[in-house]
Amino acid sequence: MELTDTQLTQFDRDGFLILPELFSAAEIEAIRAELPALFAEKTAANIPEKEGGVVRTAMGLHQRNALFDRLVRHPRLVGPARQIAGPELYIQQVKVNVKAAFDGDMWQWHYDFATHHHDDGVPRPLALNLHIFLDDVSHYNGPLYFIPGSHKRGPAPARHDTSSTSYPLWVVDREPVAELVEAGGIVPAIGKAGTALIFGDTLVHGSPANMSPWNRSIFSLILNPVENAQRTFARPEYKHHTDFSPVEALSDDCLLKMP
Ligand SMILES: O=C(O)CCC(=O)C(=O)O
Repeated sequence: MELTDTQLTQFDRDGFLILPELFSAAEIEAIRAELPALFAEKTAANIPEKEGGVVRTAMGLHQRNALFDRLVRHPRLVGPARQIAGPELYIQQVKVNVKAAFDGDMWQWHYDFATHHHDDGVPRPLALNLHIFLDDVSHYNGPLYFIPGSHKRGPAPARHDTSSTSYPLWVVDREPVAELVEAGGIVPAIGKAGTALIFGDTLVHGSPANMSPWNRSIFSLILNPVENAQRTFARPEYKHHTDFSPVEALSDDCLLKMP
């Protein structure tokens, strides 16, 4: 799959793309079928919410599960990522952010590069975050909020927040967020299950808690150019993978035709 020139222009201008129902209902069903067993595993890579114990994010999934090992090499993810970020990309991070009904906590305003740079020594903001909605995502169940154009105005100062949620994150404070929103507004990333998102490393985004009765799980793959690999190694493998070999795309039916 290839992005059109119009999509590439839009990505450059806004900092993100929303690709409605890029994955089929059958593909989403196959992915979702793997989740209960993965969430039940006792591993440090399953990080619970601060309150209640439900899984907030399940990480390192391509090293834990054969279907996720194929998903990270899916041509509908790898193809567009290569068009934007270049031909040699390694798998930096693989997770499902769960945001369970009633219990799923927020993700504070942030841009991913602040964490990649401060925690992992990634030199430049070239990584891409590729999401697939595993549930329908609406205004109610904790969608991501993007600030269009914020990638062109920054990077904003970032602060390490280790207390707001169970996941330490470099976040952007209220004043710079208010200024960025004044300039660019907010776009909620909503759509049916199977919808994909692509966003860049300096796009400011966040998401509110899920107080609805509807689950909202999202798959996330971060790909980073090999020449821009991490320089420091303080975080565990499941937060930043250290195999820097370039990802190779599989065939388009790789999720439904497992060997
Ligand atoms: O899952 C969410 O709501 C937030 C995800 C996010 O901020 C990210 O993947 O960088």
